[in-house]
Amino acid sequence: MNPARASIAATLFALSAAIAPAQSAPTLLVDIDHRAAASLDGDWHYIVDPYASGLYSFHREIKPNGYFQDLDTNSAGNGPVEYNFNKSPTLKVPGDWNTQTPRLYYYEGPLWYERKFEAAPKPGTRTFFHIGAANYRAKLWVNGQHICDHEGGFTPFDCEVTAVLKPGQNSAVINVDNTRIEDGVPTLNTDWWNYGGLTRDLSLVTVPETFIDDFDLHLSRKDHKTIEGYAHLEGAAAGATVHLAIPELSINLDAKTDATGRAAISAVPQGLKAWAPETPKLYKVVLSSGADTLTDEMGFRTIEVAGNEILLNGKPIFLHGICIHAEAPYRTGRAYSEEDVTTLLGWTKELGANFVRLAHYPHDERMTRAADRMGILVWSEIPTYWALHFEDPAVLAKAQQQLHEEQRRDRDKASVILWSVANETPNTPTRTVFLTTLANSAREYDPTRLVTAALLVRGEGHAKIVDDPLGSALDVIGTNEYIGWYEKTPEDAPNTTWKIAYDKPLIMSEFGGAARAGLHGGDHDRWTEEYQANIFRNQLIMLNKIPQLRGMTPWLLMDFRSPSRVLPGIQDDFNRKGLIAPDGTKKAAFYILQKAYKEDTVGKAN
Ligand code: GCB
Repeated sequence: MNPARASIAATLFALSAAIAPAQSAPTLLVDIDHRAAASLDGDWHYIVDPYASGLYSFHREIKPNGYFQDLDTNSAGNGPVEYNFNKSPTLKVPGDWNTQTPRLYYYEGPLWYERKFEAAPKPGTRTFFHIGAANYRAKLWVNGQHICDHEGGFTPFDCEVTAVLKPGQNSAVINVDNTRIEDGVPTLNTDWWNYGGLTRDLSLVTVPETFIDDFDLHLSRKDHKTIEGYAHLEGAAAGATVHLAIPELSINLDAKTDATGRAAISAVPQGLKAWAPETPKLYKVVLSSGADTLTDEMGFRTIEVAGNEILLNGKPIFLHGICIHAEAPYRTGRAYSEEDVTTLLGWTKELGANFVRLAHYPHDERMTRAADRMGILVWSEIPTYWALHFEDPAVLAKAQQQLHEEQRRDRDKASVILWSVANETPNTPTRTVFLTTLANSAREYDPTRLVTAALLVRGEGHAKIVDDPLGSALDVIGTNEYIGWYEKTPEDAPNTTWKIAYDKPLIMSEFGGAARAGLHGGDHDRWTEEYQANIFRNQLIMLNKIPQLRGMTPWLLMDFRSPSRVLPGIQDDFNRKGLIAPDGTKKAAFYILQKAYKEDTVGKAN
């Protein structure tokens, strides 16, 4: 750019920045899927920007207002000469970009999304731009004003746009960047496809000036019969009234906010039917205050640990589970739709399972909603996966933020019983401090659920030793092992003894092996359905000899895309450890596990 033009542009930008509303940190409104919202899903124009030219000047100085800083606008007046969103192709939102067009299959980098939308702002209301998930970093502009930034690819956020919305046509521009970064959560290396883009729903949500932005209601662990918690009113003075109604339980009460806007709630209903897999009873919950009303459908149950038992509603339960990646059945790509989640959880039910481990990051909220309705217990986790930069306080802050967003979104789901803080992390003192801090944060924010992590185990001859010091910080120990796949033979599993340093319930959070659906051979021919089935048969024998075992989530329900799984004709970019192929074909091992679950022959060691 010519220096004179650059300096005029900079001056004008400084002026426009001075009159722009202050950029604010994103917040997160709870129960957003039950609020009236104007959907922003659909076709968005996009421009691929691998050199981030829209964010940086030619000397790589950051343009604080993104590509809007450049006054050399195109004929549509919405960006530099090279940018013309109107002439650019479109991507579907929600949806990852990698599976929508071959030109973006491997793309990792910044990409600009743009669309126009109508608005009719009303006085006395506030409007938020809701983004269900943007992988991995996002920057939002509305009508040329930079509104907010967010980091973390699997959790929702809401940015207030009240001050910039105008009646009639408005424009939104979102820069989404899925570049993998060393100090990210996750970091550079994972075993899943780094699907980029606006992968979940987008909407505009309008609320009254004072509104319920957060609440928590749960069944007390103390007496198992009091529904307690709070509702938080944003923008309220102390002494404002919040009304709670649960009509089916004849609950109708008023609570008053304190100086922080919180109204404490407590009620003892008669005849509560506790939520459980066999009775996934959901109640209509209505919270109201002034002009705002929020409804939800909630189950009430308790989840606790006593010695080696996991107690659901005070009774021991064994978790017949399966791991699931958020990979869309049939079409592949990131799962987001009602159809995606009901297919995945439908197969889970068909397997005879009552539990899922949603690996390795928070899934779409439709997933936990469907689990609530279908009676499937959930292990929920954040992508604190493998070798993060545990020594970096900024990484801890990012992990805490994702954990908080996940918990805040899903605290109203009875199905969610476990928060997992890590998967297969290296056993070092720095890591242990980092993850203990995270486990404590999880418990502090939500003291009503259990905290877990999937640990690595040590081998000593025929023994597997579970003594990772992180176990001290957990309520339930998860362990991953791949006897018969990454080590030894399937037949070595039954001869393995387990030495567990903790008197806590154990979940075998991963085991398995890969098979290409339709490939057949002998029990020892790798990649065949028979080999995978042989692993499952032998693992089930071993698992039945572990007295502390209270659950299992084999790896995994359906094959998923991963860039390190390249074996031609076998993997073709998919991790093939699924019991089901992406086209819905069930492999032999599916039926082995189904039989064990349906006949209830696992977890019988004591
Ligand atoms: C693991 C990881 C999981 C991988 C799996 C595999 O231990 O936790 O993310 O996909 O092994 O298939 O190797």
